[in-house]
Amino acid sequence: MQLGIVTLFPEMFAAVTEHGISGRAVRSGLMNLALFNPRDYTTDKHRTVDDKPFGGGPGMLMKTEPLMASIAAARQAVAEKQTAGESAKVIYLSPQGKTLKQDSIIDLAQRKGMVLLCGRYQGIDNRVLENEIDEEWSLGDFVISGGELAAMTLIDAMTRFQPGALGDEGSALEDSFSNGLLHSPEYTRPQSLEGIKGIVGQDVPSVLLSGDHEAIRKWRLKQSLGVTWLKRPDLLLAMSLEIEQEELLEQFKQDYARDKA
Ligand code: 9D3
Repeated sequence: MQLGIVTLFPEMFAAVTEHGISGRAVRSGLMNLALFNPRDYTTDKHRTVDDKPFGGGPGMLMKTEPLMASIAAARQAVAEKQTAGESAKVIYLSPQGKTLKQDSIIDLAQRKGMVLLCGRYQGIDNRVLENEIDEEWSLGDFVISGGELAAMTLIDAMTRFQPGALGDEGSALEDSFSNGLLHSPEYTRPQSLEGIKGIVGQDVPSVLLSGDHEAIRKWRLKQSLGVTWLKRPDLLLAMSLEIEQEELLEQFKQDYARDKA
């Protein structure tokens, strides 16, 4: 995937290009990031990248000419790496965008390339928005200081769907949310925490040590349904359960009521 990234803070992207799963995807050429800093497209002595909003008010906007020039450069860089006729969409990470969900990540991850525009200050001139931006995406209803962390979050999430990006780390399609449910609890060694930091009665559930794969599958599905019911009931309300799932969730609720009493 070819990404052209327009940002006043290109150094921040080392977080995704140099670390972890996304770092490996970049080193192997699976993900290619080309960074474009509007500051490099300024023409004044002070390399100004902000400007005052017409009508007054607090805060600044991104200065239009360097912004437009850097978007054009990013578009061209992505286009050059794509097949003839394909034109990359320009995505603006913005608090006013549609909220990203795992489904939208899966859709975006199928594309060959795109331009990501990271906003700073109070945003961009509305004419740039209307003429240059194809899609506007948000992380959710809270405020962060600029689009970079959102772009990096999107890049990380899309990387997980690139064929071969997840080695031993499993399959993106098996992650939480991909079946609409949260994942069941997981355990590692030691088998007993008795005597460690005063934790008592916290042994690994014996079914996980049983070697009975069908029993383990059922236990995990039951826990998955139960933990979703407890932590994210909104997810359960949005889906329709199969018979086995209904029964296992009912059992979980009964166990839960009994354990509480
Ligand atoms: C004054 C009203 N706000 C505009 C709707 C101000 C404002 C808040 C945050 C302007 C820019 C920003 C910077 N945020 C982002 O660039 C951003 C963001 C976010 O703040 N929350 C969730 N997702 C995103 S994606 C980009």
